[in-house]
Order: sequence, then C-alpha cells, then structure tokens
Amino acid sequence: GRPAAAVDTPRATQIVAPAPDLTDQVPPGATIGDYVGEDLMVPMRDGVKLHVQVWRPKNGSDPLPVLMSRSPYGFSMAHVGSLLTASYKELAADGFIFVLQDIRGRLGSEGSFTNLRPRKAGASGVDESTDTYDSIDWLEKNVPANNGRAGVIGVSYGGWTAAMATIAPHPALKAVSSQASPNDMFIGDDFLHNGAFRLDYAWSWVTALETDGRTMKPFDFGGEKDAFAWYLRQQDLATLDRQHLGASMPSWQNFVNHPTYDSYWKAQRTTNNMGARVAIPNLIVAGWYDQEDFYGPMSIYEEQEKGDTKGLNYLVVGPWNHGGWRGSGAAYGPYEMGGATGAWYRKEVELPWFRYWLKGEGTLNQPEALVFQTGSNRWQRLDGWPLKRGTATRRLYFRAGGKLSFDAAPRGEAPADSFVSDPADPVPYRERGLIKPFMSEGSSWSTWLADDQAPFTRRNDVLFWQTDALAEDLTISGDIAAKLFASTTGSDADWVVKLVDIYPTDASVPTALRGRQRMIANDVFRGRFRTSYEKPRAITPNAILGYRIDLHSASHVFRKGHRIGVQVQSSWFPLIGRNPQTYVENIFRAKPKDYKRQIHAIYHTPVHASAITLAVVR
Ligand code: PG9
Repeated sequence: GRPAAAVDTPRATQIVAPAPDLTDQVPPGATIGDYVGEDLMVPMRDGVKLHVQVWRPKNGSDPLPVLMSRSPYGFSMAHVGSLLTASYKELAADGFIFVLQDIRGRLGSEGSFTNLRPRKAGASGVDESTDTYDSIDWLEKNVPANNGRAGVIGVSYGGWTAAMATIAPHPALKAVSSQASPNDMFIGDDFLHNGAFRLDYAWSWVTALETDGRTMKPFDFGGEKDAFAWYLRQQDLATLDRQHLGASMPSWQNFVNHPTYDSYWKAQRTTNNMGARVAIPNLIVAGWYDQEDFYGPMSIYEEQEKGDTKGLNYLVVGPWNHGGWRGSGAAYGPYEMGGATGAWYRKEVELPWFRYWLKGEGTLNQPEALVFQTGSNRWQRLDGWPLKRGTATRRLYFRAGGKLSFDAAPRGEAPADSFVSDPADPVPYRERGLIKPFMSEGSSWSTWLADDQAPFTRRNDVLFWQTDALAEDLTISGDIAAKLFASTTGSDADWVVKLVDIYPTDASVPTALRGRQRMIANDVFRGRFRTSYEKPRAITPNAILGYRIDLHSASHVFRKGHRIGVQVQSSWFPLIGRNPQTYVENIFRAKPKDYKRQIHAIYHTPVHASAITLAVVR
C-alpha cells in the first residue's frame, strides 16, 4: 500500500498524501512564494520540546499576528506549499505569521502521542490546551515582529486542537476556527456512530498513526485492493493489530476494551473538555457531506451555544466533504454548487474573521449561522441553527408497497416488510469496485457520499420506500430523525437509514443525474444500545421494538418532480463492522460461529408507524 498522491476532491488534512518516510524539517532559507520558513523547537512546561515551522512574509516589517495550525500529520514541504499557495492563499496574501506545529509525540516533536488526549491526562498535567498555551507564550516572546495576538485554525484533528485551544486560554489567544472537529468518537465521528464501529476508517487511521509514532505508514493490505474482501476475511477483530503488525496499537486496543460508552469515551468528548462559558471567538465550520466528522462541529456548536453569553460562537455549514472548503467547493461529485463555495468562504468569511480578531481590521459581518441550502444552491444568513421558527415537524410514513407518504397507514394495510440479513453477505457501502481501503492508492473515499444510492435498492436486503413525484418544491431546514419499529429473529441488529433525493428520469435534469438517488442524510444505530449506550442489552427475538435514529440535519430543497426516498438495511460494509446478530458481550471478540443470518422486519401499522421526521419549511 503506497499512499495515493491525490484524491479527486482536495482535503485539508495530510492523511492521504504523505510519503511513509515523511519528515517535516524546513531546509534553511526555504521560501514559498513571498514567505520564508524557519524551524524551531518550543519548550513546554514539562520540558518536552515541540517542533514548529514559522513562515512569515519576506518583506514588510509591520507586526503581524501568529496563526497556528497544530497537527499529528506533519507538514511536509509539499503540504506547506499547498497551504501557502492554495488552501491558506487568501490569508497568506493578507499577511500572517503562520506557525505549523507537530503535536506532542508526532514528527519532529518530542514527548509521546495520545490519540485525542483528554484534558490534563496523565501525571504531568499537560494536554493540547496547555501545549497551545505554552507555545503561544513562547512565540509571543521569541518571534520577532509579532503583534501580540494569536489564533488557531485547523481541520479535523487540527480542528479539534483549535477547539481544545480555547480551554484556559493564553491571554494573547484572540480567536480560533475549529473546522470539522470531532466531538464524540463513540456517538458520531470517525471511529463509531451510535456504538457501531467504523471498521475501515478506524483500522486504516490507527495503523497509519500508531505503527510508528513519528511517521505515517498506511497499512499494507498485501496488494489486496478490495477492502470489502479483505475485511470479510478477518475473523478475530480483537487481535487484528497483533496478527498483522505483531504489536498492539494503543487506540485499537482501546476500541476493543471499551465496547460501551464508558468514561474512556466520555473523557474524550470535546465538549466535555471545553469550558461551559465561551471565552474565545470560534468560527465553527462543517460540511454537509463530511464523510468523517459532521456530528462533531454541529454538536460542538449546539452545546457551546448554551454558554455563549457574549455571542462568540458561530457556525458555517457548506456543501462540502471533509475539509472541502479548503479547495474550490464548486461541486461535490456530480452535484454542482453554483459557484466556488470554498474559495468564496475563505475570502469572504474566514479572512475577515481573522483580520478582525487578530489585526483589528475591517468589520465583522458574520451571521450567527451561515448555512448553504443544497438543491437551490444558496447561502442563508440565519440567526441560529437549527432555526426555531418557520418550520413544521412532519412525518413521512413508511407504507405498504414501498410507498412513502405524509399520511400514516390506515388499518388493514400490509403491516411490515421483512428481509434476510446475512453476515456472510453484508450490504456494501459503495459499489464493490469502489471499495478500496480509505487511505490507499486510487481511493475515492472523500466523495463516497456522492455515490448514486439507486443500485443498492436492487438488493433484497435493502428495503426501499419512495414518495410520488413532488407536485411542488419541498424544503427542509433542521433536524431529521428516523423512528423505526423493527423486529429480528436474532438478539442484536444494526439499523442503517438513508434519506435520498431521487432525481427524475426525464430531460428536466442532466443525463448524468437522471434517476440518481442523492444522499441527503444517513446513519447507523447498533440495536443493543436501544435503551442505553452505557448498558447494552440483547434484543428480545421477534419483539417489535422502537428505535430513534438521529439523522442529524439538512437544509435542502427537494425539487418539484423529484421523489423522496428512504432505504433501510442492516449492514454497511466495511464502513461499519458487522453485527453478529447474536448478542455477545463484546463484538470485537465475537467468534465466527456467532455470526448468524436472521430475518429482520420493519413495521408500518397505525400502532407501529415507522417514519422519518423532517423539519419542513412552511
Ligand atoms: N478525521 C480525522 C481524524 C480526526 C481526529 C481523530 C482521528 C481522525 C482527520 O481528518 O484528521
């Protein structure tokens, strides 16, 4: 597995591109465009030194603010080149002192790496917030011609370090932008969703970062390009690291040893670490098509909002995949966005944000929530998210014969649809030819949510309901949830729900989009956590039980002539590891014999009325 050189949509974090022997020292006197770089080691309170690259404009002597990005992925010269000339281009043209820091234990920094180190973990009392504090303190005193103000910006892991920077902040820290920051790895971000394990992502990420603490070696799948086939062959997940790498990976063993929502996960939850009172302005950025961390930024915004008495917590949600705003943002897969939304955001939103807070220049014309409405391709300036007025909660009911309707089922209609769910033949999350390990050569992981969802409806183990063609546009704005009434002949089951926008088949849409099913919302729920994430329980076989599945939110116009569709299935492989469908205490330790095919049913009667709840704009 040599890492891929590029993917079709640029991403901001460097987890696809680096060479295995990545080093991130700046050659003496190196320049990129108008910037000149320098390598420094910055002392922390416990004596550990962290490596930074400092990039400042070659000319000009005016004091400038420090803008830090902190990352575990390293800053190779190629990566810094793309930052200064592309993804930070607008900021670079305005002039900042960019400080790029390897976090503790990574690349050129000393100390040891802990994945998502919680606040004040360990005896030494250091964490990402104290490391940021100590770095800013040292930089303000030692970097010539700085103006005494600092900010932090980053995407994903880097976005998380920006969020953590707001904890007990240094007085010089004036603003951050935490972009696509995970919030809770058990509930909704990279590693698990509602207790269901994100197998390929977790394995690929952990092995790349933890095989050798200082570099990034994508896992060698031994020439196997078909991730579906590779993962299906793995019989003992608990020892996967020892089997393939001869050593245990700390994060992998944490997944194995913490199969419920215990203190390991709760201590990591970003909003459990951040202060309840918002003290540092934060521009929170999320993408509707973020294949990694969408729950994170949305829930961080929502929870921080409760303590935002000074009005410093802001939200931007655009039509982007993970980090897509650092690229052009003109399209996502085949879906055009009506303009370069990423470039627009950087110039009109992000640059004014940092100019205002770090340079005292310009005015802040930032709405509370800047939200891109998909389907109509327009930005909306809102006074909150989700909006509390202007929408009505409406239910789209599953009905007999594959119909989806705002009218609930009458008495006497066929009560349920059932299917066989076979762990030996799980539903692939993409068409088989596209399922490569996410970090591998030729992987199009970053656009998988743009895949046409129509082909999956041909499988017998994917249930599908659709509305009639819409007589008028239907606009949703806000939270989406599924209420499923379901049974299984087994004692555990996963429930996957996808909400899709079905394009017409006629000439009213471009050829490539005809009949296409566009993903609008989705998630998975692991049945054992039905009543509690802390105390999982077996499902009573054949009992009809209710499940509420959070499908997050959307701002979307289903156009006249389109249909709304819902798919329900019980596997999504290898995005999600398989559920044995027999209750075992720890799924990582399930034995091959525990994996059994079962019959699942979804009910749609007046009493057990499975439905999708939407916030429909009045
Ligand atoms: N989604 C990535 C990540 C963040 C935090 C922990 C683990 C993975 C990332 O792109 O950085």
